[in-house]
Amino acid sequence: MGEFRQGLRRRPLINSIVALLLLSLSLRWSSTCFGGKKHKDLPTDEKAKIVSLIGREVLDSRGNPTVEAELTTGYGTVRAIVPSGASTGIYEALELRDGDARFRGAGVTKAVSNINKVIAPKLKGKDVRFQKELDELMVHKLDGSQNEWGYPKEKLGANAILAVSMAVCRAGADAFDLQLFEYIGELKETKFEVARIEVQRARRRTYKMPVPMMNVINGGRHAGNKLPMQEFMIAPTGAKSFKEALQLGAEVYQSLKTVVREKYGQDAVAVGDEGGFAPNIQENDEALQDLMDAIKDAGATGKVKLAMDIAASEFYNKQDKTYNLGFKVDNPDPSLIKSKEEMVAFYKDVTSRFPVVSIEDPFDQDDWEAYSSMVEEMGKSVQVVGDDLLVTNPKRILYAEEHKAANALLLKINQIGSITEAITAYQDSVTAGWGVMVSHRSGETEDTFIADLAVGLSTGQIKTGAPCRSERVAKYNQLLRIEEYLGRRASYAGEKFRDS
Ligand code: 2PG
Ligand code: MG
Repeated sequence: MGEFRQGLRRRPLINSIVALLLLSLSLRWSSTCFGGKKHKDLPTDEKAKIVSLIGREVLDSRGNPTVEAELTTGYGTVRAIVPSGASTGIYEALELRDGDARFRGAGVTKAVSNINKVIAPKLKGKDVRFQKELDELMVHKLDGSQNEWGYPKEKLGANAILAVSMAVCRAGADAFDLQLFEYIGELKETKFEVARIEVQRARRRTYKMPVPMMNVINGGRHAGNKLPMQEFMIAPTGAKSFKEALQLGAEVYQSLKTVVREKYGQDAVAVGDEGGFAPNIQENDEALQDLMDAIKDAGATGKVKLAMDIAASEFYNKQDKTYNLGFKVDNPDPSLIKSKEEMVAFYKDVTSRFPVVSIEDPFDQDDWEAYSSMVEEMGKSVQVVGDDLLVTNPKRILYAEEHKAANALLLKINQIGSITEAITAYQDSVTAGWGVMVSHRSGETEDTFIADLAVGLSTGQIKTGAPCRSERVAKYNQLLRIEEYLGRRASYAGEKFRDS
C-alpha cells in the first residue's frame, strides 16, 4: 500500500513556515472555496476526477479471496481492500462469491468484474469529493436491489461496492489534502455536504482516540475448542493515552500466553483468526478467570476491564427458543440449554463477578424482546452491543432504538457496504444516545481504513483483534501514528468509551 497517505509525518519546520505564508495568502480563497454557508457549490477540480478504476482479486488473512479496488485521480493512486466475516449476520449486505470450482467457491471474480465492467465505466470522469453522490450512484442506480431493510447490494455485491467506496473516500481525502481520519471527520461534521468541508477546521479539531477492545481468547465459530462464546476481550480503559493502552494490552497478552501455556500446555498458545488464544476450555468462567490472572500478573489490575462477544445467533434454537451453551460438545448437559430469561440471569451473574463492561450479541439476531429486557435490566452498567442484530443497517438501528433493544452499535463497514451508509449508521446511533464500536472482521487484510474511521468519527472504541498477527496490529499501529501526529489534539476515551 505504498501509495496510501499512511505516513503521518509531522510536516518539517521549513514546510510549515512556507505553508503558513501561503495560508495567509490563500485564506480568503480557501474559506470561500471550501467553507462557509455563502457557497453552495465547490469550484471544479479537474485533478479530483477519476482517471481509472480497477478491481482485483487478492487474499485475506484466512487465505480466502477478497476484493481490492485501485483508483487513480490527478492526485495519485489509492487502494482499498474489503474484509470478510465468518459469523455473519443473516441481514448483512451480500458478499458476492463465485461459487464455482476456484477457491472452493470463494472466488470473487464476479465482484471484480462488476467493478471493472459496471462501476468503472460509470465512475470514470466523476469527482471523488462527492462521496455520498458516488455511493448513491452505485447503491441505488447501478445495483438497485432493495429489501425491507434497505439496500442489500445483491446485484453487484457489497464487496465490489465497498472496495470502490473506500477508495473514493481515500482519494477524496487526498483531493482536500487531508489525512483520511480528518476527511472522515469532515464528512461527519458536514453530513456529506461537500461545499461545507473546511480544511482548516479539520486540521485544528481535537479527536478522540479509541479504547482498543482486544480479543485475546477465542471461542464460538472462531475456534476449535469447546467454548460457546466467541470473543473474550481486554479493554485498557485505565490508560492515559492510546499508546499506553496498547502497551498495557500487549503486556496482558504476553502474560496471558504464560498463563495459557502453564495451564493448558504448549499447544494451547497457537493463535486463532483474530490473534487470540484458543485453549481447550469449555467454561465461560474459566476463560474470564484466565484473563483476570493475566491482568494481575501484568500489574494492570483496575486499569484493564473485560468485554465479550457472545455471538449468540450461532447457538440459538429457533424451534424451542433456547440458547445451547453446549453447542460444541456432544450430548450437552441439560443445564447448558437456557431460555432467554436464564441467559439474562447468566449475564447478570457474570457481570457481578467480573469487570465486564461490554457484551455484544448476547441473543439471537431476531430476539428483539430479549435484547430489550437486557437493556432495561442491565443497560446502565453494561454496554449492550448489536452486531448481528443491527448489521450496521440504519433501518435496523431505528427499529432497535424504538424498542430500546441495544445501547451500542458495532460498526462494520462491510456489513452495510458503503462508507456513506456506515457513517449514517454511526450518526443515527449517536442520535439515539448509544455508544459506537468500530470493528474489523475475522477475515482481515493489511488495509487500515477502520483505524482512521474510529478516529475521524471519534467513536471512543475499536475492536480489531489481539495485539498479534499483522492484519490486526496494522490497525493498532496506524492508531499510534495518528495519535503521535495529533499530539495535544488527541484525547484518549478511556473510561468514557461509551460516549460517542
Ligand atoms: C464479530 C466478528 C469480528 P466475524 O462477530 O464481531 O470479531 O466476527 O467477522 O466473523 O463476523
Ligand atoms: Mg460480533
